[in-house]
Amino acid sequence: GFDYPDRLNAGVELTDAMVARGFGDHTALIGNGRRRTYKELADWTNRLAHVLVEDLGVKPGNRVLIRSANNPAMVACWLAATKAGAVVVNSMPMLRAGELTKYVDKAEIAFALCDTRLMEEMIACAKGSDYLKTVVGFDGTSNHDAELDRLALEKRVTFQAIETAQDDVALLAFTSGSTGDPKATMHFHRDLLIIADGYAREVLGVTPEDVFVGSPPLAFTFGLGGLAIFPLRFGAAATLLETASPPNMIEIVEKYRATVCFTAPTAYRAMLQAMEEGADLSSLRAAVSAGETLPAPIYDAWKAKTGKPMLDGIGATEMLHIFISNRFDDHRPGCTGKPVGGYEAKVLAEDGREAPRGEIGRLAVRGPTGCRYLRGERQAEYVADGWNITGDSFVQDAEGFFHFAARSDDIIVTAGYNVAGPEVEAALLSHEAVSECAVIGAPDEERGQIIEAHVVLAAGHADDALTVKALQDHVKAVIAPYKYPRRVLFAASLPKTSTGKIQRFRLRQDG
Ligand code: 3SK
Repeated sequence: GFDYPDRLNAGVELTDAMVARGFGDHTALIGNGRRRTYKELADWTNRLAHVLVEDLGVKPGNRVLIRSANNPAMVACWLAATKAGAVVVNSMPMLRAGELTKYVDKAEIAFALCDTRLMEEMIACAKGSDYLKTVVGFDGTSNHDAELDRLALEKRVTFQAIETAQDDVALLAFTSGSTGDPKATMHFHRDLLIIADGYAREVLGVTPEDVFVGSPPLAFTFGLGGLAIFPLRFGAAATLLETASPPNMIEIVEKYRATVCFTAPTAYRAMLQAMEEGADLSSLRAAVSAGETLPAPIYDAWKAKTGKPMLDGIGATEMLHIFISNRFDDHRPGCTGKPVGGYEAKVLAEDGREAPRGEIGRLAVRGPTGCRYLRGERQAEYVADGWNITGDSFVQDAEGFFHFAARSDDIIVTAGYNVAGPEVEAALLSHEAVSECAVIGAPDEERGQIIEAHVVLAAGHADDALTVKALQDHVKAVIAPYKYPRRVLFAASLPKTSTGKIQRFRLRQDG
């Protein structure tokens, strides 16, 4: 089991407690061309925590939104807000004002810390907001050249952390949901440590010598765990890349001899290619793949090239992190693995009973972390009898390994991003040329899936490349650009049920 004191603050555990344990001089974060030790990180986050409490008036339990790309300043803001007893909502740089407003309204967010390079949409969101009253800029390039940084430089490097309880909420993580209506899931201070003391310790065996690299945004719990919590919990180093393209990651692996990588299969394919061309990625001892299906050929090629298995796993924002995973010494190609210590998993048949081995059904999981939706939205749908019913269909084989079969909802997973089809549809429908549309994920070699829009045009609009471009640009302007449909197909009508519901599954089958 996981045994923590009643009074627990995850921000303190990952900084000052690490200094107290003798890691003060170890490198904690590498980013923006600089290294920072654990002592420097502890000091930096303590100064920031003073600003939050004394200058901004943040009180325990207040929600603080952080808007940034992956960089050391984002990690420092998150840790500082956690030390101050706030509840953090991390958000990605690509989000537009409309998407930020959904977060702010749902989570009643009063404070936002924003990289000054990303202020425009943040200010647009704050204008007229009923909740968001304080927006403060920080310098994401770590030159300490913004309001938050200047205030912090005046402060002491020690901070009496707020005495949070282990089951106080520390993080609100939004999931895109299948409807495009984001839902916030609540996670406690102890949960942030459980994912490290469970998965990262047991499956990855993290040591202080490890150097982490990867691509998932810190705004996703996959990234927050893999690129911040896991290294910091064990005195290891995290490299943070604002643009985590495969070439950038490869450069970092070579430069810092990175040992643990968190990314998606597409990037591993690019790394394999780079190794063929002479890149030296031999320092990597753990290659974690999650968030989308890992094709067996990539797994096989990686094993053949490096001699090590890739660690495929599945997690969920609702569960905070990975709960089923392959192990270095217990793995199979094309499969997701077995439950992480402390978790139990089973496959449910249509009638809600456990399905026989070899039969497909909905995956149910329970363990030390679990789903708690803010205000209980959808809670009864997701959690039954203490089991979290994920949206994924799986098969468990005779040996106990879990194999992914399909996503049970309308989420499209493209290059590691979860995109809700209905949200893209809503954006397309706000263009005058679109009369009706349906958005699906179409299989794609490179990205796993691409976003494909089937559009019925309004009268007077041409079904040509110009309209395709106009619709793509429109989506990029209305919602985060990564959600735009890479393929737009025009149709005279869409397949529908007798009650008029669009049958997206038929479009998927036709593909
Ligand atoms: O499998 C996922 O999509 C996931 C979600 C949240 C945290 C971790 C993971 C792997």
